[in-house]
Amino acid sequence: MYIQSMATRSTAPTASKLATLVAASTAAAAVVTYNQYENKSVASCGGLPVHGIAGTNQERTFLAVKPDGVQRGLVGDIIARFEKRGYKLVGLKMVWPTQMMAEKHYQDLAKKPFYGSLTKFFSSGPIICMCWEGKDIIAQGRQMLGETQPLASKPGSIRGDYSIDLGRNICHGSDSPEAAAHELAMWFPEGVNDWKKTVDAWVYEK
Ligand code: IDP
Ligand code: MG
Repeated sequence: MYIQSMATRSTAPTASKLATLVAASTAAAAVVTYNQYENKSVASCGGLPVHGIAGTNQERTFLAVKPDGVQRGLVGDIIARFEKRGYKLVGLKMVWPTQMMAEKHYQDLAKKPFYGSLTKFFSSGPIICMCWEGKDIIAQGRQMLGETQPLASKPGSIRGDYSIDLGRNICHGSDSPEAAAHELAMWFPEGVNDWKKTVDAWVYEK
């Protein structure tokens, strides 16, 4: 962000500022490249690991709107549900996954007969990658998504409200702290944002 805002300034930087800028940009690029889609924890912008701290108010999960949810214009609704509940959005971007990224994301399902069609579908268009933070967000996120099978999902859940078929169930959510750590490291190698939400005192008793 710093690099971007400096680069868009209309006044030319001095030679020393330019050197600092080049050094900063080289360092930032190196961090992103080094961690790109690697299965490892990476530091976020503040002191927390990108996956937060499971079991606390700073637990984090990886939620995604799949290509069908993006095509059907459900991104705003899905974000709004988590925002209104009181959860904190700490990472957000649109990514068009390659087949390889889809395979890595769903690597635990590699032996399933539907793995090929699932990864082809997941890489068929852009997805919305999100990192959400808050108390019990991993389990609560799964509940808000609904069941894997949309026909078994309750009205009020995302899948229960918007989907019918298993292979077009709109959204993804990490199912455990281990999965959240793996998925957040993969999709947010650049880290996320440790910002303070000023209304938290009205959401959490403590
Ligand atoms: P989840 O998305 O609820 O975590 P997983 O079991 O991890 O469910 O499966 C990943 C995705 O693969 C599901 O969301 C669904 O779109 C698809 N899927 C799961 N089971 C089947 C199946 O039996 N046939 C076809 N697609 C499936
Ligand atoms: Mg899953």
